[in-house]
Amino acid sequence: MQTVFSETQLLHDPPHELHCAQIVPYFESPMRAERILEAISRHGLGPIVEPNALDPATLRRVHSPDYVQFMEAVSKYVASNKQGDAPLIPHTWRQPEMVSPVPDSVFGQLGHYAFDAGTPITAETWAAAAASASSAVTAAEFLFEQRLPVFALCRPPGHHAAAGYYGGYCYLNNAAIAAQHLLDSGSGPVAIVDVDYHHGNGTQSIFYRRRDVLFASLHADPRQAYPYFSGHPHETGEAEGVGYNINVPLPPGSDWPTYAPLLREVMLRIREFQPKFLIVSLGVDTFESDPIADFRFSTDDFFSLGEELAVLDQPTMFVMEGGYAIQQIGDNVVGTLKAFERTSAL
Ligand code: OKP
Ligand code: ZN
Repeated sequence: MQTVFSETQLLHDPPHELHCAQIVPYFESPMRAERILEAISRHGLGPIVEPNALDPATLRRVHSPDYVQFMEAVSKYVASNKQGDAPLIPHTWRQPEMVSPVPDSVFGQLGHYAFDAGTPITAETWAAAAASASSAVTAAEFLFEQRLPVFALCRPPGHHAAAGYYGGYCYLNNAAIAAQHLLDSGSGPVAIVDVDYHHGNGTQSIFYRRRDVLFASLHADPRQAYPYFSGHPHETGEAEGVGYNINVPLPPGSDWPTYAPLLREVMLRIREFQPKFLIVSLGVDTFESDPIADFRFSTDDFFSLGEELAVLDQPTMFVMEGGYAIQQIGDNVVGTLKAFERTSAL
């Protein structure tokens, strides 16, 4: 299987984050991608190619112009060193009844565009996020032309980012941008299945009122787990999109035997939708020793995951999302991809 990745994606490297009332080293570190690259060559997954240059119009098919403009401008603002070189983190948010316009203050703007305090912006964030999205777009182009499985080694990840806001280590929604690019190329319906431990609230939001993209997510129950305010089963879509959003929350400590039958059910619903292409938002933070999650997948369970994702026999691309157990992230990701490749008829 071919991988798409750019070294520019490594530039985003915030030193720390706020985690359960403590300042800790940033979990979503560039080392994640380095470990995955190492496993790709160790297991001989296939070639690693650079993404093509990104047309900014492709981003704006998913993200609002003011949001894209903010993200680029605020990265430049950090680079200009006006507040020192510390990454920017918001500290003040609106409640829905607070309706004043977007302020001029950079901290006011951060509060407007962010939904959490765990997603710092550095001088290199914009460049890395745009490169990550380019990898997804280039993978989508390869998928559309070759109809062969492909892996977008995206990082920073994307599934928490919506059209006009960021959070959860995510700035641009790589999977959504890939899906939109497929549609704009004339693909016909696209399905996205999100197997990250966390609910893909951004992807849900982007396609919530649409039926050209089916979004299905299995994740930790938002009553206990991040992102808390999205991911319940009754969130099934709106307007034209009713019935085209599927949420399957799982209890704390879920293991593969609990997960597998629910994933099978989701895959059958995706099959009924008859997508022309499948996008997998691949998070491996379901792993038993993930430092920020509590599911119990073993490394072998990721082979089973890869096999299960292959049941549709549809052209499929994988977009990297979460997974923070640095030691095993490579084997878990490449294990999933190799098992998919072995099983898929394509
Ligand atoms: C991103 B992805 C504690 C707060 C929670 C956000 C988790 C984002 C996960 N630091 N942090 O879905 O793996
Ligand atoms: Zn996650």
